[in-house]
Amino acid sequence: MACKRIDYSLYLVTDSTPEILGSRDLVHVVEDAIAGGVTCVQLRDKTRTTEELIAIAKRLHEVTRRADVPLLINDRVDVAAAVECEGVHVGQDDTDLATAREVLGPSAIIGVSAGTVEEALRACEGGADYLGIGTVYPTQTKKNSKVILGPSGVREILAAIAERGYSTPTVCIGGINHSNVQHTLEQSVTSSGNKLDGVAVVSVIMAAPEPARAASELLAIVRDVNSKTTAALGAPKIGTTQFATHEVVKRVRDLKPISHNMTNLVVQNIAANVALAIGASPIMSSYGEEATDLAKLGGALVINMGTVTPEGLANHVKAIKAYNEAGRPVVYDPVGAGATSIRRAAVKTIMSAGHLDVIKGNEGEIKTVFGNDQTQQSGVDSSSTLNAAQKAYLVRDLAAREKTMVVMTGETDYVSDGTTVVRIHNGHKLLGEVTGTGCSLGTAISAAVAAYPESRLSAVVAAMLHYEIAAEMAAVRADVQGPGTFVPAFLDELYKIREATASGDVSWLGRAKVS
Ligand code: 3NM
Ligand code: MG
Repeated sequence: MACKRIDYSLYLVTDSTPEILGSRDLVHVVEDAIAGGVTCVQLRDKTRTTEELIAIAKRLHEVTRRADVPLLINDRVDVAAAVECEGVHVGQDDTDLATAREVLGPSAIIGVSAGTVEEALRACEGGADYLGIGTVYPTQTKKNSKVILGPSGVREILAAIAERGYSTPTVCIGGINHSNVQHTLEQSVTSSGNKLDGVAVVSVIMAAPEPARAASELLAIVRDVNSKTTAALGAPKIGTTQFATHEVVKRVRDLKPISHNMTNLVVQNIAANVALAIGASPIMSSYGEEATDLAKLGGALVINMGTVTPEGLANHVKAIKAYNEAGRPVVYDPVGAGATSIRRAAVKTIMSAGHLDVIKGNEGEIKTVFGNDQTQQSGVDSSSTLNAAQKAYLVRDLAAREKTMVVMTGETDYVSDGTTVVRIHNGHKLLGEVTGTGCSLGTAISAAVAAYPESRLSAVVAAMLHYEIAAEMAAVRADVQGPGTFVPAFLDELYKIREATASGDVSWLGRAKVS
């Protein structure tokens, strides 16, 4: 028996019915499919006698063994034992997991079908080696499906098993084909980054005129999607290295980098004032054509999606391309990303316009950018549903996938460069009582990344500490009674921190709460 590190990327389930196999030889078709890249094979045949099954399984096992691909038998524990193949796959109405395990032993691979959260959890608890989650889409190949899950149902099951701490591998099955496989895999990722290990198929390979080609084309898509998502990264590293915070704050003041804001009307004023207070040079220009020249001035761009119009979006796309071409950083603030279908579409447009250096948003926005369609935000408000570990995974996985910095704001802010996750516990609730404070944090971050190219992580953390500690210091001032008096005091404190830092006084950093 092989050790259990199985590649489930492209899992072929056989079918011997005339509608699918025709008059071809099953073993030849599987051999061809393996040549195309199938990574796991299950012999599934509900009609033959035990004797016939054993004969076919033996021939199949010779072929799979040569290719180092595991062979599993559907339901028939006795057949698997007789041919000494790698294991079995059992459905909910088949031999139970415990019995199969008793017969085949601890090193056998035993997969279990799961169509509900309960079935999935029971299988994981019982020690299943993988789950076949289905039925995803209606299929002619299995007509008695109890449930059609769709990607959202698959995602629900993945989330439930991850939440209980299981890391059981998963494939989905039912109606998967070349045109829906990419979408299915991408949409089956949970908000904390749990995803399928692969897909299981019958007809698209078994009934294909060229099984090798069908397999290789399908495998290419699976590998491509799964290399963009990030299960192989392991746990995010939580914690701090040394941040050059005071150097970043000083550098912004000394270099006066341009912060080019393409932002909404409501926040123009406060964003420009924040930029000035930290020592940057704000330019509020929403005209895409102008970005080509502005990008050459050594600053950074802020794309703020506060108001979405087709014209605005076209300007954003032009500006992103211009800043990419000039090699200058782009900060993206997907305001209200999940609130409407228009905004969800705009996120896709922006994300595919070019490279983004920092993505900054609240939890709902970051989830939407990650690609969880289920996130329905109410307005542009933030509301929290993830626990601390899930937040760390979300920011880390998004940062790793997009090769960018991700900032998720909240009571605790999460910042990641794709490896490390830094949590910032500073800030004040009065920031939430004033319009534009979230957006102008993006402005502050843009100035820091423009001025401090040595370390994106340092630049972002420094900008956030400067900003949030200034808010704390403003909030406790005797002259601050509420949102109205808070704003001028906040601008003052931003300014005072920057000037103190420039003259070597970094005592404000004593307030930093970073973990
Ligand atoms: N099991 P195709 S669906 C064998 O839902 C099987 O558990 C399913 O065939 C389940 O790839 C299925 O041709 C058939 O749609 C999948
Ligand atoms: Mg079955």
